[in-house]
Amino acid sequence: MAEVKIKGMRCQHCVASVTAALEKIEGVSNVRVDLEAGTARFDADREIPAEKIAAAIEAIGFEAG
Ligand SMILES: [Cu+2]
Repeated sequence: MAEVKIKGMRCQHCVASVTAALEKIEGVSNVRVDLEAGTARFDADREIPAEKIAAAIEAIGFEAG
C-alpha cells in the first residue's frame, strides 16, 4: 500500500475527483481518500513513480506531497 498527501481537498466532490484520477493510473487500485487527513492510499501492482502520482493530482487542481 502506498500513501500520498494531497492539499486542497474541501469536500466529497474533491475526494471523488482525486479517487477517479488515481484510479486511471495503470497499476493503481483500491484508492481510499481521507478528506480529513488529506491523504490518499492505494494499492499498486507495480512500481509507480511518485512524479506520476503527483502529476495526476496536480492535473486536476490539487497539490501533492
Ligand atoms: Cu470539493
